[in-house]
Amino acid sequence: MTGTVRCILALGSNLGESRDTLSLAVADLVNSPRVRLRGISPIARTKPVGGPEQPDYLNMVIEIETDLGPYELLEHCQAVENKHQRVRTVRWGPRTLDVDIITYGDLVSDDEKLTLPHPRAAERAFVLQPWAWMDASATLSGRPVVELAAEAEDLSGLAPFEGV
Ligand code: PH2
Ligand code: MG
Ligand code: MG
Repeated sequence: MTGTVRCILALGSNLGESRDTLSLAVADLVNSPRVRLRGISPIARTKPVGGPEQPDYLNMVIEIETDLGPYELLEHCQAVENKHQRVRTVRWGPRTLDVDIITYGDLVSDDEKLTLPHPRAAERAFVLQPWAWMDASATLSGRPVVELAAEAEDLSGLAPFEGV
């Protein structure tokens, strides 16, 4: 691969066999000659943020290196969501799999189809804490992810996932 970019992807699941879905989704995401896995976080169990009454989530992040463009990467992530029977009904509702692009290199974009960095990532412990566990020196928009995680309102609803 030439001209590669490092990206953070966040994965979440709160329907079906979430633990298995996350493992399979990571494998699917990196099962491309154009994507390399560079980091993988522990899994967190998290209280749902927003949306209707719904089960707790399992959340994690991965770091990849890719030569896919941002929209190609978005399509790749959506194809993996679709493979895992993601059905889009209620906004912020329960889902078998959500894969969000949190950062794409240093790209800043306010395109409504793909806002980068992810517009709500800086205040969501369910993204920031797994990321901080994976990479204690990570920054987001110039601020340490460790600090952002400590300030996030949903941090109290998060715990390391110890298995079922
Ligand atoms: N995703 C959402 C909305 N709320 N809450 C938790 N705990 N984890 C998520 O992944 C999540 C959420 C929208 O994508
Ligand atoms: Mg999401
Ligand atoms: Mg999403």
